[in-house]
Amino acid sequence: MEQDEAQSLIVHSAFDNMPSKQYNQITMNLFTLPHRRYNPLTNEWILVSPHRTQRPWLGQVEKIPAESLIAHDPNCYLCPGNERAGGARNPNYNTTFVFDNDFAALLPAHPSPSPTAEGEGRELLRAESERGRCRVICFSPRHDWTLPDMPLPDIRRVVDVWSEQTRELGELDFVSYVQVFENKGAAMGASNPHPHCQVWAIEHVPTEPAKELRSLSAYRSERGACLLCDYLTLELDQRERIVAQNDHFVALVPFWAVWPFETMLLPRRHIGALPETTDAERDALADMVKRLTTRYDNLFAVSFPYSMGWHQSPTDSAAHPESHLHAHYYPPLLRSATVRKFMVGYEMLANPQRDLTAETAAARLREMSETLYRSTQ
Ligand code: H2U
Ligand code: ZN
Repeated sequence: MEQDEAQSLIVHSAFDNMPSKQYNQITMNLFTLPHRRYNPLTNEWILVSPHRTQRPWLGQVEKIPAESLIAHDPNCYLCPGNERAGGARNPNYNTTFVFDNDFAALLPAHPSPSPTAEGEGRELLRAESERGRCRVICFSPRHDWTLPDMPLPDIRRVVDVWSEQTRELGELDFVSYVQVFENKGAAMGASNPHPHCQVWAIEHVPTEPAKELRSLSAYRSERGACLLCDYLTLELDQRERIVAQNDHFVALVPFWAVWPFETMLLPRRHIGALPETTDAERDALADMVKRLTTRYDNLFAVSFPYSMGWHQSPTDSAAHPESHLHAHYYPPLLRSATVRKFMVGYEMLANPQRDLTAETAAARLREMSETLYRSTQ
C-alpha cells in the first residue's frame, strides 16, 4: 500500500472532521484496498478485503420455493388456542400475545445460597448470581406471516408491545437492562416459524450494550455530543450507506458492518429507549420495520433470516443521557438464499472480516423494491 493511501485510511478511521471532497476520495480507496475499519460503538476493528469481490455480485442467484405454511398450525406451540410445551394453553388471541417463557434462561428469585466462587483463586474464578425475567412476544395469530407480511397497524402494535414490555420489565427493581431481540429463520436458530421475538430483562447490563454505552459515554464526555447523532448526520450527508428513511427513523449499513447485509435502524431524535418514542415515531418505526424487512426478503426472494435486537438505556436508577436508541439487524446470508457467511477461522481467532463492502451492500439493499416479492396484492 502506498504511504499516502495508508495515511488516508488512518485519517478516515479516526473519524476526524473533514471536508466532503476529501472524504469521498478516501471512500473511493476503501472500495479497492484491503483495510480495517473501526467500530466506534464497540471500540473494535473489522478487516475489509474488497479486492476479493471487485464485481458486486458473484454467481447465479436462485429463487428457492417459499415455505408453504398454513395460517393456523395445530402443532405450533405459539398459535392461538394451542397447548405449549410447558402444558399451558394459549388464549384465542387475535393481535399480539405475550407470555412468560416456559423455559426461561433467567429466574426472578435469587438462588440460595448465591452461587459464588470462594477460597483461593476467587479473583480468577469469578461468578455472580443473575436474576431476570424472560418473555416471548407473538407478533400475530397468523402462523404463516412474518413482519413484512403484516399490515402496518399490526406492526405498529408490535412496536407498542416492545415499548410496553421495556417499560414494564424495566420498572422491576432488580432489572438493569431489557433486551428485546428476534431470531428469525432456522439459519439463526429460531425454533419456530410463527412470528415472534423474545424479551430478557436482567440484573446486569450485558456485554454488548455495556461496550456501546461505555463508548457513547466517553464520546459525550470528550465532545459534549452524541456519537450516534454525529454519525447519523455524517451518513445523511454522505448518503453512501443509507438504505431507507422516513421522517423519524433511518436504516443504514454501518461503515463498520460485520455481517454482509447488516443494518442499523435508529431514530433521528436523540432518545434513549423505546418507551420514550412518540406516537408519530412509533408509526414511523412500524413503517421502517416493514420497508426494511421487505427489502431484506426481496434481496434473495426468500424469507430473510436474521438476528435483530434493540439497544437502549439501562433501567438501573442512573440517568443515561449518552444512550441513543437503535436496533442492529445481523443477517447471515451472503450471496444467495442458500449461501451464508460463516464467522469462523480468522473471525473466531482474530477479528471479523468481510469482502463485500458496506457501501456495496447498502447499494444492493437500496435497489430493492418495497413491495414484497410474494405479496398477492
Ligand atoms: P426462539 O425461536 O428465538 O428460540 O424463541 C422461542 C422461545 O419460546 C424459546 O425461548 C420458548 C422457548 O423457550 N417456548 C416456550 O416458552 N414455550 C413453549 O411451549 C415452546 C417454546
Ligand atoms: Zn403458529
